[in-house]
Amino acid sequence: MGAELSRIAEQAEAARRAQADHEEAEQARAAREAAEAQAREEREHAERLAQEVEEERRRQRVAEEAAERATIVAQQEQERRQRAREEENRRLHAEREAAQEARQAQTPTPEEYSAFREVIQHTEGFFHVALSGIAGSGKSSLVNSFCGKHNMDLGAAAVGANKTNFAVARYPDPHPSSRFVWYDVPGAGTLKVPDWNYFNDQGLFVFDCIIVVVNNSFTATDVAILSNARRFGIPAFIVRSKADQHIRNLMKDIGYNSDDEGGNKASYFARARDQYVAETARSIRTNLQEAKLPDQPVYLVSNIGLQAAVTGRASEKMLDEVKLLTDLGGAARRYAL
Ligand SMILES: Nc1nc2c(ncn2[C@@H]2O[C@H](COP(=O)(O)OP(=O)(O)OP(=O)(O)O)[C@@H](O)[C@H]2O)c(=O)[nH]1
Ligand SMILES: [Mg+2]
Repeated sequence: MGAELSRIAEQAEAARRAQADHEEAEQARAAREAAEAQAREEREHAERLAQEVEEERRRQRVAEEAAERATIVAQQEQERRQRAREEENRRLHAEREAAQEARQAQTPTPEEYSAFREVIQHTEGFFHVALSGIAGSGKSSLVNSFCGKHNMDLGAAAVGANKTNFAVARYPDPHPSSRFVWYDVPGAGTLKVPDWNYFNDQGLFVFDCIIVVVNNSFTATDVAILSNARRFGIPAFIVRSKADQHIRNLMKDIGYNSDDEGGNKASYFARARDQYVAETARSIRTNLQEAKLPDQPVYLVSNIGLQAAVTGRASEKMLDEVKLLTDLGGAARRYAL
């Protein structure tokens, strides 16, 4: 009985130990599984993180590539615009050159040359001076002054509105010893006398000297006459007339009131004259530079002042009248040599 009991107790003990082992094994397995599950979870978490990082990097790469592409497109667009601008500039430049070229008179044929010489009655030993320029600039009045005449004198060239001549008019200098022949050339820029090809149309190439009578502003026609005269080797003078009128206007502009008896007229005149001289010289110089023509003087005159100079009278209102006569004399002498 005792043995039986102790065997049962042993069996119970063995069963208990087996149970305990089993439980321990179970716990160990559960712990392993829990550890494995945690490790798996951590791994998965890490993988997810890695994926997210990778996804973020990919997004950044895509964004960077898009930005890069946008920069390239913008650069290309900028380059395209720049090329278009350059192309437009080239086109404008070529157009200007072509226009300038077109303004260069064609070389006249020998027939044209002798026909025009006949028209102006070109005479050996005389100095043939053309007064050319824009309509209304004062050409006819200056022709009269060179001939020592007033505009109203008998035989004087007609002046003023609607008195424009449509053909070159010849005025031999009335002074017995003079070798000058003055020519009143139709004014350019009217419908009947377009400035296009003015130089050739008026046969300016047959003259020994050309005076360009400049109006209020220096025009493309004036430039064309000068550059063609240069091409044909004809001495050309720039003359701006109506100095008296321009100075009178300037006096008013700077405050002179002709009704004001006490007004200092002489000082207003001096100031206006100096301003007129400086402004005209500056404007002509700039225009010559822009037209790529060499600098040359501009003679400021009035028809009355020039008439006085020709007839040997002095006038304090004169500007460059005497100098103009002197320099024309010099050109005539050089021509005769
Ligand atoms: N005050 C003043 N007026 C002038 C002078 N020269 C010309 N005029 C006036 O300006 C106007 C035009 O002068 P014109 O001599 O006919 O000019 P133009 O260049 O021959 O004119 P077109 O033949 O039409 O081309 C006229 O009313 C002249 O009296 C000047 O030196 N002083
Ligand atoms: Mg005239």
